[in-house]
Amino acid sequence: MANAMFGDGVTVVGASYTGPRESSATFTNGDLSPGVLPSSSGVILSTGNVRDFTQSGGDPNRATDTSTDTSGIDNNSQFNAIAGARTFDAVWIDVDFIPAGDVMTMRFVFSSEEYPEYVNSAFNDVMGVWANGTYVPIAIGNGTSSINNINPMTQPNLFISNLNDEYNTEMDGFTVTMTLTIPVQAGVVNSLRIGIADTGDARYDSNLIIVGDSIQTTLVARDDEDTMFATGEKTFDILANDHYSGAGTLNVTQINGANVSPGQVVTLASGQQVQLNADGTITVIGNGDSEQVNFTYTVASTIGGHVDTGIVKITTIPCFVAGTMILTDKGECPVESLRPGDLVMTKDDGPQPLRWTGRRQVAAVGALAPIEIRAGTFGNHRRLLVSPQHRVLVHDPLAELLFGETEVLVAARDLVNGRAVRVMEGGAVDYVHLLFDRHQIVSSEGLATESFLPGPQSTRMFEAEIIEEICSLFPELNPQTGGGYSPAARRTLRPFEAQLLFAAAEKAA
Ligand SMILES: [Ca+2]
Ligand SMILES: [Ca+2]
Ligand SMILES: [Ca+2]
Ligand SMILES: [Ca+2]
Repeated sequence: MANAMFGDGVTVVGASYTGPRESSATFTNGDLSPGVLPSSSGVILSTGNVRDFTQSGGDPNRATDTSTDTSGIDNNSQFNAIAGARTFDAVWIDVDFIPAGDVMTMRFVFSSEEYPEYVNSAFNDVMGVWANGTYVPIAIGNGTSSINNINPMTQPNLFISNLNDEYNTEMDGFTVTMTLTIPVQAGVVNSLRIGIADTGDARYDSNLIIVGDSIQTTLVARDDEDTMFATGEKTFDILANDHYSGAGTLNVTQINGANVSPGQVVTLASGQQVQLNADGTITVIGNGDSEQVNFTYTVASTIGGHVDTGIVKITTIPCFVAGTMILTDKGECPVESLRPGDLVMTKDDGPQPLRWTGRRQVAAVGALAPIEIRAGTFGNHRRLLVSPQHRVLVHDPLAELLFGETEVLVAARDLVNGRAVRVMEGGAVDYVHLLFDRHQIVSSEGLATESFLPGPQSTRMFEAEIIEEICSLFPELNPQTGGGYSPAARRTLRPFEAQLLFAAAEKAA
């Protein structure tokens, strides 16, 4: 099995399997499941019987609860730790190997019968990889490849539903091809453990597919993290940080699992569009949503057939509309007149100095058009225009019931009802950003809304000179790795959470 998973730049010196016979297999007929398995060969590990993964005779998704209580390992402490609960039916492979390089990659698909009905329940089935005894996190959310971390609500781009039986697998849902970047020590013997476990009970099985030859050190697509305007578009050189020690050059062949050639555009489930450019860069076109957008790309070498998958994480950021009156220590001022050093009144910390402001003009059409909030819609405030993704502080006892907090931040776009809150198209609009030492709630036309929140992963949000400017103001911000800025001032609702809140409000009314 180990040789089926390990590829170039890695020499396997020993391997062992822990688990029942029926819970692991190598496969060479992956082409039977297009859209599920990215390769014809590989290894499958299961918390049930691997033969339940698919049916060669057709009619693959017969049940929503395919289960085998196997003699796999129950209550393993390593799996319990990453699942956050007691685990069952665990299986794993241990491999000793000598890598040629210091960074190794692995491509995999995580699939489960727990989807979608047991998302955010105690049945948080999980896969895990440990290198030299240390857990290797995936670059998404809380770092686990698990039901609760990757699902249709948290990662709409990375999850594929099979409820309509569109794919040749019994599994009710699965991830796009995911990737792990694994730190190793070149030239010496390292150990790797790869496994999967049921969580909460032994039922509703999960399967881990490790792509054939994908554990290798020759071509490693490293993750890319960046920030852009929610309503803008930005070009990213995703191959720039990738490692390749073979012959030929590299091409992007897929965006989020879809085949692409230069000039083609892939629309993500989250709404953004991704275009592959002739020079190998990608251009992301925002749809107005302010959120963390995660998707994958696949890169291949022109010689040798080396392939890897990388993860792209982009934070899309909100802004004010010029003309908006902001409450300062000297009374209300138009947002575009504010300068660094001016004291703006904040809800949490009183008067606070602005550290930086930014401004840009766009055509007010489609996802770029501002949102109008009529006077008095959320209490005593005047008419207000904001960018679609700008978040408004909503004070609602129902929010406490649903989310445990009476005050939550909701994007203006998610407040649109065609009456008091509506899209205003036409002409051009100037969007203005206000940046404080930390994320703040300010008074805009009397309504509490948020200040600019730099992406949690990066400060590379504007052109190079602006990046430098912001970094000189916030030396603790690392422009390469990001971080160093405050968390959001309140819980920020995702679109489906906002829907939940307003549906509950209508019911109560
Ligand atoms: Ca099923
Ligand atoms: Ca399970
Ligand atoms: Ca099981
Ligand atoms: Ca990259």
